[in-house]
Amino acid sequence: MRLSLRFVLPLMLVLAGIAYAVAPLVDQLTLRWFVRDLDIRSSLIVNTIQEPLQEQLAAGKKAKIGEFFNRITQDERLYAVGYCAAPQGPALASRSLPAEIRCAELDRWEGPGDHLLPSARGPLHVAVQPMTSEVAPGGKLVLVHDMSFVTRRSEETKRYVFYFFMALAAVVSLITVIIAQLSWRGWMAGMHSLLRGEGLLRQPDPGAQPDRPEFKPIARDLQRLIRELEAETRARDESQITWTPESLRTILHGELRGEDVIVVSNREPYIHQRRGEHIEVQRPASGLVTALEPIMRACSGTWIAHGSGSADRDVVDKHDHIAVPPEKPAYQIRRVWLTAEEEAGYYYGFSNEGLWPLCHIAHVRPTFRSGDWAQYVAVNRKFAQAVVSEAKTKAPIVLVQDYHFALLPKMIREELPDATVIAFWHIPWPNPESFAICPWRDEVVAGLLGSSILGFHTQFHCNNFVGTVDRFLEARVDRESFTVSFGGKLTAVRRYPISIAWPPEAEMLQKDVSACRADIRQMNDLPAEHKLGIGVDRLDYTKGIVERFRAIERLLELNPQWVGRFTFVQIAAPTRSGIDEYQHHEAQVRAMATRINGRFEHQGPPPIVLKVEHHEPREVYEYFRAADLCFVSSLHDGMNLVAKEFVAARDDERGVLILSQFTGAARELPEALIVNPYDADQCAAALHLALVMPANEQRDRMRLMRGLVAEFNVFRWAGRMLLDAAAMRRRSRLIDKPGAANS
Ligand code: ADQ
Repeated sequence: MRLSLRFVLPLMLVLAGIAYAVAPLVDQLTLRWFVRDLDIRSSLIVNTIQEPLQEQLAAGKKAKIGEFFNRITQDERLYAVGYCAAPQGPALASRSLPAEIRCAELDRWEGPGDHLLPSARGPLHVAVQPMTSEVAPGGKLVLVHDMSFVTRRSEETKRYVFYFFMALAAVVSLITVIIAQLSWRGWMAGMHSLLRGEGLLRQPDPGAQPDRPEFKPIARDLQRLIRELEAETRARDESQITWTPESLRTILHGELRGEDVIVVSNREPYIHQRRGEHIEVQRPASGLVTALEPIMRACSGTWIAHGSGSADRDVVDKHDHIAVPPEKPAYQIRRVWLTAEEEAGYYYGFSNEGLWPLCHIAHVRPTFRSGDWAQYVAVNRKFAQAVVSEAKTKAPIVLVQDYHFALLPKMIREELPDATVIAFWHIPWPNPESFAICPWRDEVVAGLLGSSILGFHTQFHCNNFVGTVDRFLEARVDRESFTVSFGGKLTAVRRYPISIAWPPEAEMLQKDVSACRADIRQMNDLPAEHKLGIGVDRLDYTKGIVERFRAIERLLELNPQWVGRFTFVQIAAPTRSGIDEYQHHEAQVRAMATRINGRFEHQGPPPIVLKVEHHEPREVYEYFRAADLCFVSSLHDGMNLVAKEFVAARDDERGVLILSQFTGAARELPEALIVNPYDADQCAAALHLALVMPANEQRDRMRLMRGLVAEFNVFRWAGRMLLDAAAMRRRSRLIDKPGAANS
């Protein structure tokens, strides 16, 4: 209806305008026709009255002529008649002859022209015809016709023209609206069925019509086109957004207004620890918290996590909730309590001795125990119950973080079928053969397929996951759209490369680079111009710290000029120390540093300074700013945020990043010196190159890397996932209620 009005009203106005413009033209045309008719009529009258009039004139009966004229002017249109024998004399005329018509001025009414005379009753038409006789050879007959009927007819004509155009508008509108409605319905039905994967590709009713295989390629092309257009629009829109916590918050306010958002992660964003009499709030230095907190603040959501702090139980309410951030509460943490057995089996066992080495190709064998698996299932169930009890609606958006919760998406979907579950896998996904080692591989993959969206850092990991599904499950995999259909539900497998907050907090960059260089060297008893390398990692065997030390040793062997002139500081945060493999690894790293230092130390400062301890982010940034190079040598890493943090720390556009080709970050930062950490000689060459790299080359490389990290920051990572989820919810609402599209 609205559509009809929107179309018909302007059309009516346009046609009314045309009618208004056309009417005067019609008027002029009809007037010309009438004048011509009157000229002809006048000639006819002259011919008719000529004879009796000449007889009267010959007889000299002037009074009779007047009467005669009065009689013939009783005709409805013939207004007056007059006769001029000569220009000088008076006219013999009917009573009605206008005074403006005088025998001396008859030339005015002769020759070409309309010969109209205005009068109080309307225009008069004056025709002068010669009427010669022996008595008066220059005699002229004047016939005056009343033309007021022309004005009346002209008004009527204008009215008819106007009505005609209005009727035309109505008919044209009616036809157009009917055709538009029919086409719109047809298109909408077509689009719905295409979006549902039906229509041209699949006959919804097998009895209705035979399959139309000839349309299948067209339908597929159309679907691909729609997807490409969506992706292009999204890319265009995204490139115009400067992603900050505020823009993320604003966009989510618009896109997810009133939505119920829940985050689930193993680690909590705020940990309460008892320190003697006091309770201290710790904020783990984690990119995850930085990225997800603006979402939680924007949506006043709930963050469900393992309550691991020594004072966590003391501060929660009776529903295990605490409002955070402590200084300005904006969202809730819901703490889940785990027993020591649960933590041992779920966290240390299945997650970190099973899935972690399974997914990282670091040549550490995974250990799978059925007892750990049972705890993993039980803890995932516990978190699923927490999600159900925290959900304020039947269709919350749940963001499930990492490999600790592979089963959670399916469990949530069983309880809340309308929920939108976004699972993000922060570590790599190996190839199908490697993943097949896991005795519960089918359950893990099926659990993840409970997600609406499953995210990885790189396309390579997406490919591996989809390959694993294809190999082990009865699922339909669409490699064009990267979706998996399993148990009647679709999961979109997408690449969302994680990043860091940009710009970094001002506090991190407060201290001048030259001051950082001087202080760090002084703190470590190194000369002022000493070359410095930095490594910052959890003390994890996947980070390639052993390979890094081997490369440093090789550098000193191949380029002895650096002995005593170059030191590498390794900051290694203790991690998962309850696991044997981690204890062995720490021992190996310590022994290696001691051995290498023993070999070269006598020639000056030690080549390696190993600091096995946690550092505050501000201290880490000070080391980044003081260093000449940063060496990231992971054997396998989902992304690696340290590489991006080093780039963010160098606002002086100096320093060289050496980056393992086996990190997700290497795909985004090709301007780093990309190395194979297993190739000690290559790594040694990269170290040497970094130490001698000219300042302008350092600047050019650093500038490009900083540009990328600035643009693809962590707010974009979080925003993209949630915008995709919001679009998915809109689309599914549209498909569930096709009628909504017509309203
Ligand atoms: P991690 O394996 O923990 O993360 P990474 O991405 O490098 O690896 O993040 C480590 C974070 O801890 C960085 O912010 C770093 O600054 C900090 N950190 C490391 N050592 C520290 C120390 N000694 N003191 C203080 N802080 C220290 C997992 C995956 C990665 C993925 C991230 C995010 O293994 O591949 O990039 O999740 O998805």
